[in-house]
Amino acid sequence: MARSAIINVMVQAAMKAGRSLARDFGEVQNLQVSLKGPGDYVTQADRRAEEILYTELSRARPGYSFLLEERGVVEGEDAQHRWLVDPLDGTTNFLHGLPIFSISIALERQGQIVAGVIYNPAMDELYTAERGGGAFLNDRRMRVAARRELSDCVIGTGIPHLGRGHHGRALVDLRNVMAEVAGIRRFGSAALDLAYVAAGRMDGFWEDGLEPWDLAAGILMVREAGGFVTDRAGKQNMLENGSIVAGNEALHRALLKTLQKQAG
Ligand code: 2AM
Ligand code: CA
Repeated sequence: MARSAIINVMVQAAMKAGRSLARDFGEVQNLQVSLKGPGDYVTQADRRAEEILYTELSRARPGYSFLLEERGVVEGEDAQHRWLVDPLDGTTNFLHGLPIFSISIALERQGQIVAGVIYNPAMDELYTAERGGGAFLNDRRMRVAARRELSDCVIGTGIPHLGRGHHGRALVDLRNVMAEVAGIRRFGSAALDLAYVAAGRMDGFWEDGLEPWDLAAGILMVREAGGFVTDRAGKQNMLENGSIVAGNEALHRALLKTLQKQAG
């Protein structure tokens, strides 16, 4: 499969940072037994991966702006282009030795997401998408699942935890969705969840309280795989309000409707 120049830049950066994360992940698994746990080590791993991504992307495209999870905003001379980078999505999994985590890189041009790469180094799965060019898992074209009835579907979500999110709303949503679907999954990396929807592994996904770097690459991935993405109000403000609902056209509509239901 021939990749475009920009996707190549992103893939090379993701692979290099991925090798660093994979090494650190091996170490984290060894540290599980210590009482203090690998917390500080994980913070270092996260920073190391981000540093590699920042260096590689700025070398390949000097002047582009950045929004990075750890470092925050870096203004470049080029106001047209911005990288949105999550060096380690699924930090809690990484910390606990669960191999479900990813690097997520998106490129915005004039405020529009035009390219996305999500890489899970533990499984060596590489997801790429370019606006108008389709979405791929490694070299294989991705397509969202075709199931049309919620009752046949496996739906992913994220569940808030100690100190985070609106627990009451999440419980209402879970209750409403669980009553209508074949299964709910909670993997812990929003970027990978969206990649799984693009790959047709999950039929749909919803979550609230996410950050732009968790979402940007995955949004493009789902769209380029033929899926629909909005926030829970059915609008396109996902990066502003951190709410996301994704699936094929019929499923997305059904999921939106279910998520609008109140308790009862
Ligand atoms: P992270 O692993 O990079 O923190 C889990 O439901 C998803 O929510 C992950 O993609 C996680 O990304 C993301 N997330 C965003 N903001 C978060 C926060 N403040 N605390 C925990 N997870 C957060
Ligand atoms: Ca994240």
